[in-house]
Amino acid sequence: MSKITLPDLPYAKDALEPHISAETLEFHHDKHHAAYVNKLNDLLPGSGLEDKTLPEIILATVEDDSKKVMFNQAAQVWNHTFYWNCMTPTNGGGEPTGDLKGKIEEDFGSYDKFREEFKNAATSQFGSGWAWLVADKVGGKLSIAKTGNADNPLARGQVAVLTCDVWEHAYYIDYRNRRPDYVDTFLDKLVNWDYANAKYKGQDAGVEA
Ligand code: MN3
Repeated sequence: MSKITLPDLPYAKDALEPHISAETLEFHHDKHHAAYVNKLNDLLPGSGLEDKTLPEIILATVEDDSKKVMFNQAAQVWNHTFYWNCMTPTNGGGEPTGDLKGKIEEDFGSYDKFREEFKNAATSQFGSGWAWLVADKVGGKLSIAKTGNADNPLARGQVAVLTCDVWEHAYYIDYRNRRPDYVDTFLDKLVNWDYANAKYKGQDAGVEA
């Protein structure tokens, strides 16, 4: 039987300082992300999904109310791995690079318009959830989405390109209740456009998510 594993962070715990502290990443990765992995592994035996990949588990449980708890764990495992890779300690944030530069200008009108829409989604998501840049297919039309709790674009048949975790645990240690400041920092200092470009082209970029 396969077991879902907790991937290491793609950088050191203090690598995103001063924007996101080592203390936040210690809690967020080692406690929160790990808990989703452990709970999922507790639920898998006897479910018939033991040998499935994480995306397969998400798609197999999303429409089944009796498997809602499993969906929530699986989607949160996937979402967090994706989120870690959406940030980089090296030249992160600001204007996009690669194919996404022109594509964002084409589909949103300008980078500033994209930034405004993404920030609006991230700050207006009520309660816990996620803000996303999504494509309708690999290399396709871009749009902004927000999802509540564990829900994600994969479960809706969309391609996830970029995400920002807006659960309070993502920012409360560093920003307290100032979610807009956290989102500004994410957009201006942390976004890994190389990773977003790879996901937009349908490449695995070396990580499962
Ligand atoms: Mn989180």
